[in-house]
Amino acid sequence: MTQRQRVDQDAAKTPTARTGRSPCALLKGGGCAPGMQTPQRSETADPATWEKIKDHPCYSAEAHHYFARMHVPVAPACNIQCNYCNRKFDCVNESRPGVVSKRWTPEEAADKVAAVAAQVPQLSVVGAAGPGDAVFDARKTLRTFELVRRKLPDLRLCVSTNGLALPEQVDALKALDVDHITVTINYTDPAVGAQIHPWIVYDRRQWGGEEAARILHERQMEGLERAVEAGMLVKVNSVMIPGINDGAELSEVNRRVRERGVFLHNVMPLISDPSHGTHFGLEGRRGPTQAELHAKREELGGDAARMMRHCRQCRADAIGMLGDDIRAQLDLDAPGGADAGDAGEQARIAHRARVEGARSARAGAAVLADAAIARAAPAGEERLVAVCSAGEGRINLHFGKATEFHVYKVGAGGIRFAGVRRADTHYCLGGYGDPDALTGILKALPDIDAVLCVKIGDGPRERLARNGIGAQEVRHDTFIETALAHWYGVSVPSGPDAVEAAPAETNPTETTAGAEKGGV
Ligand code: CLF
Ligand code: SF4
Repeated sequence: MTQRQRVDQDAAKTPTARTGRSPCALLKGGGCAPGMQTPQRSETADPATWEKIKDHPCYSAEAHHYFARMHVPVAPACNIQCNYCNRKFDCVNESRPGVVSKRWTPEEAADKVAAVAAQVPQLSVVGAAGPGDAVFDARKTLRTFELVRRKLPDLRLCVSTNGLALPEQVDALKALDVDHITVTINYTDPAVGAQIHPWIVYDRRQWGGEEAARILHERQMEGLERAVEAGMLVKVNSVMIPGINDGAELSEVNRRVRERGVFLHNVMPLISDPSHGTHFGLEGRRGPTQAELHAKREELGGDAARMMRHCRQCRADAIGMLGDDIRAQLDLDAPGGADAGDAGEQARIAHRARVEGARSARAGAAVLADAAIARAAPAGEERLVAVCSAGEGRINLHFGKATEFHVYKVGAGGIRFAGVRRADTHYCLGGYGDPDALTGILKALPDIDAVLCVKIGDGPRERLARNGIGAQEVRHDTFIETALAHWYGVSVPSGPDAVEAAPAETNPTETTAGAEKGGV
């Protein structure tokens, strides 16, 4: 089959082909759909809040295309037990189980942050997320933040905690200008909490059962109220545990934290495997399916951007863009002297200036694409499309290199980000493909209508097709929203995307290069 035939075959699966309405007819009307919002406005209408999230890759789905964070594993101690955690590993309230980080002293951490800042212009946030509880182990966390704040005042500071020790530490964190805090809250009912957290240590003694769960819950609520009062942006993480808190309980958590002024709610899947040695892993408790997780996020957040959908459950020592840990490529012991520091600061300033231009170009392209699709789609239409992107809001990856897929809802509501799906490994092994990897990818994409990528070989394309998933190649660096519009069958007029990515008269999904069978 030629590439042209493949494109024709794919086009036959697009929604406008199904409805029989031509792209020209669908474009009539022009302009923006009522209520269409640019990526940043959809996350907050408040300019002061936007200032705080515009370069935080976790608090803004849009910012995570451009900015990186660095975790400092300085806090090994913890004051509670979670049934999804094996204390030999990192705190899984903010990371995947089964990984372990080397501990750093605050001084080592500050030196390594300086070394990374000199090498990674995208770096904007330094976070403390374990390996234990960064707020319980406050002395080390605060000392680290103090040193980083002194050396690199332009970086944001971020912390994650189970909340038990939070009420007493809010003032100290605020004094260091920590603006972002995450509290993991999995329940409101102590009977549910006792199934998740068997014990806590509080007020110099150990508590168990519902009494422990009641204390933990009260302290979490008090801590987040104080943090909100102090003007911090509070995010709540909740681990979705099938059979324990996945029904009304998580909805109640959502309701209570929202009424207390929490900015963002992140419902994360339980990751459970006997090899992790956790209570839940050993008892065989499963994590939620993609469909269950998606349904819960829809129930709690709908299209609201303040439901986090792009968390990668990263490690307590992760460095880089979310989903692309570059620790191994960096020299963490590079001297961070004055010259390197100055050059690094200049590079960060230049990156931020470049991002301002790039994000406004993308916002323009997104407005055009969103409006065209919203006008074209029949009422109630909703498709899920996965795109291969390594950042910058563009499609810039071959299918075979992708270990994660950005998923968008496309239809009558225009274009909405719906989350990130992770696969264990990528398909391409350099010249040939790994069928097992493809099985894992298919497991991550059970409800997806199509995949858009820079290139895909015949082998994976055919296997996707057998599973009801279309595949379409897109010109490298096309804005995601522009490519989605073309996949949908509507051509977006010449816009900012055309300036940077593709000539206006060219459909960016019509590539001509062939792909080797089984290649990428
Ligand atoms: Fe780290 Fe957490 Fe701050 Fe982000 S992570 S302390 S808020 S800088 Fe981000 Fe990682 Fe998800 Fe956490 S992707 S696990 S939400
Ligand atoms: Fe483990 Fe973190 Fe829970 Fe402590 S708070 S038990 S480190 S998951």
